[in-house]
Amino acid sequence: MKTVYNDRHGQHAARHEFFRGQLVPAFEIPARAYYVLQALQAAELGPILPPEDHGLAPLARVHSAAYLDFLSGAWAEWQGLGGEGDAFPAVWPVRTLRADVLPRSFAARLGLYSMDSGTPLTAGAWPAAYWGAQCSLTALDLVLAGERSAYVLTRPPGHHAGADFFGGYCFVNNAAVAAQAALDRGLKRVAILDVDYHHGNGTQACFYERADVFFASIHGDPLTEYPFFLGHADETGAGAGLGFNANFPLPAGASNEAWFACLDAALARLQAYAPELLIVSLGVDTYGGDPISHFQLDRPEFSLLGQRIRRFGAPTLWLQEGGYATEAIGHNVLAVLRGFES
Ligand code: Q9C
Ligand code: ZN
Repeated sequence: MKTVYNDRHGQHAARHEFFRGQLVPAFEIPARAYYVLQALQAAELGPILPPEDHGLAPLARVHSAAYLDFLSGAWAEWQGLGGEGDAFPAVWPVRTLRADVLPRSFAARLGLYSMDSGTPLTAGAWPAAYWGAQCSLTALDLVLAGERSAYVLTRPPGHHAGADFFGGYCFVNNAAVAAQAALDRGLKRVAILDVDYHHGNGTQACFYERADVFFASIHGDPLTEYPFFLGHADETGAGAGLGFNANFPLPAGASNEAWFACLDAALARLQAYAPELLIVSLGVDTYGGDPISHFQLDRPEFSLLGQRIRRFGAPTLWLQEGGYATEAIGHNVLAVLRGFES
C-alpha cells in the first residue's frame, strides 16, 4: 500500500494544552507521526510519497472562505499582537450572542472560529493542516487512478473541524475535503466510516443534508465523551440527507464484542449504500492503552478491523485521525493496514 506523508506536520508542535484547569503536555504531538512512519518503514508496507499541491480550491469546497482566511493568517495576527506561546480561544458566541457580526478583536474571532480551548493554534498549524489536506487529495488521486487503497499519514487530524471552526485538535477536515473532491471528480456515492474514539462531528455536519456522502461513525457516547454536543444515535440525516447518517455511540469502557457488533452494523448500512469509494477516518485512540479514551482494542482487533474493511470490497482511502498512546500508535496503525493487505 502506498502512503502519502505530510512532511510539514512537524511545524505544528504544541507544548501544552488545557486539562482540568492546568496546562498539561500536549497529546497531539509530532512524535505520533514519527512513530507511524518508523513502523511503516520497518515493515516495508510500501512507498512513502510526498503530497502534490492541489491548491486552496478543494479546501474551500468544504470550509468557508472567511474561516480559511482567518486560519491562514491567524499566527501572523497573533504574533502582531505580541502573543507569546500558542493561541487558545477563551470566548465563544453561544446562545443569544451574535455570530453574524465579524468582530475586529482577534480573541473574539479566535472564539468565533473554534469549538473548544483544547486545541492549541501553533505557528505551524496552518501549513501542517494545509499540507495534510494536500496529502489526502494526492492519495485520492492514487485511488481514483486504480490503486486498491492508499494511506494518509498526517497530523493534525481533521474530523472535528467544521466548515468554519477548528477544535478537537483538528483544523482542516481531510475526510470531508477528500469526499467532496471525489464527488467533484465525478463519483456519485462516497462513504465515510469514522472509527476514531471520538465522534466526527465536523465530517457529519458537512454532509448531514446530502445523500451523496454516507457518514457512519462508531464512538464513545457523547453523553460523556468529547465532542459532547453531537454523535447521538438519533442523528440520521436531514432533508435530502435523511437516512444517510448513522451513529453508533457506545458507553466508555465498552467491550470489543460490542465494538465489532457496531462495526458490522455500520458496514451493513454502508454496503446497502454501495459506495464507489470508502474513506476511513482511522483514529486508533480506540486502543486500550490510549491516555484520553476508553475502549479496549488491541493489535488483534486492529488487524481484524483491517480485514473487515478489505472484505467490504470498495476502493479505500485511509486517513489518520486520533491515537495518543504515542509509542504504540505505529504498531496499531500497521496492524490495521496489514490486516487489510493480508
Ligand atoms: N485532555 C481526536 O481524536 N479533548 N481528537 C481531550 C484531554 C479533546 C480528540 C481532553 C479530544 C479530541 C481527533
Ligand atoms: Zn479521537
